[in-house]
Amino acid sequence: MGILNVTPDSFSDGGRFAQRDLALRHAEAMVSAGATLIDVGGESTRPGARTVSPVEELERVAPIVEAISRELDVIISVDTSTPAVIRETARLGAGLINDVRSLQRDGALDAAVATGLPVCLMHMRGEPTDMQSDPRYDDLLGEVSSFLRERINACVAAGIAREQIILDPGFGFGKTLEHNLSLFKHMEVLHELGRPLLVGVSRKSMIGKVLDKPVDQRLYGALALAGMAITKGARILRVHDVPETVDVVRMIAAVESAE
Ligand code: YH5
Repeated sequence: MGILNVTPDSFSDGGRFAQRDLALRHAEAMVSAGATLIDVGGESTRPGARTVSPVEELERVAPIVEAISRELDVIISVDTSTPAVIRETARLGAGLINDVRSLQRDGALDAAVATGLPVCLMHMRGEPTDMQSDPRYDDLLGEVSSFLRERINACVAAGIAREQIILDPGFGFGKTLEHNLSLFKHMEVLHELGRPLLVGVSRKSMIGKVLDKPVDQRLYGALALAGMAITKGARILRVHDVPETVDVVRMIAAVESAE
């Protein structure tokens, strides 16, 4: 899954049509490199990021979803928690709802059910604004697993087929470095939930903290984690660096398919 950010300052230069073509070209490059999903996000969920109105979010994301749907043969994932964005992007060709809030916002679950699309449910403690203020767990793996089980049950009760659900431990969302490392080490526990796992660690601060590197020097750390995640049974990797990650995945596949 290649990450396509459609972020706030992105309208600052060149205007919105140039911006849309740039996004489309980036998506196209990721598909050529082997991405089978493109994750389009218009809300920054980085710790402390400002909130974006539903209208603003839709204005950012909709033209990109529409353009990718028209131009490329790829599954479009929409990184959103907003009911209007869920409904409208589904109409424009989205194929997966990726919600870091696990469809807990008012109206989000109903909106997702109405689309009939698969969903990715992610664990987060708190909200992006406060999630990194002293997160504590008595039983990290147990709490992440229980949360995801509860969200699966809520989705199934609302009318989403179990087979349409993907799960995500939520690295960096309400977790210290120690939490993130422990969750990563033990992520296999989450296979007990019986659904495919998606892992998103690309460029995140858990890499920056271990290696003491800024965001533009985290590629090798991310590739180490990508390889480990696949070996631990993760089925989807949400990444910025698609060509490099595809090499990692293909190399592991070659070894795994040997006699
Ligand atoms: C995720 O893990 N993450 S948005 C901080 C960074 C780098 C990257 C510089 N949406 C996930 O990518 N959806 C985001 O430090 C997600 N899983 C799923 N399913 C945050 C992000 C990022 C944040």
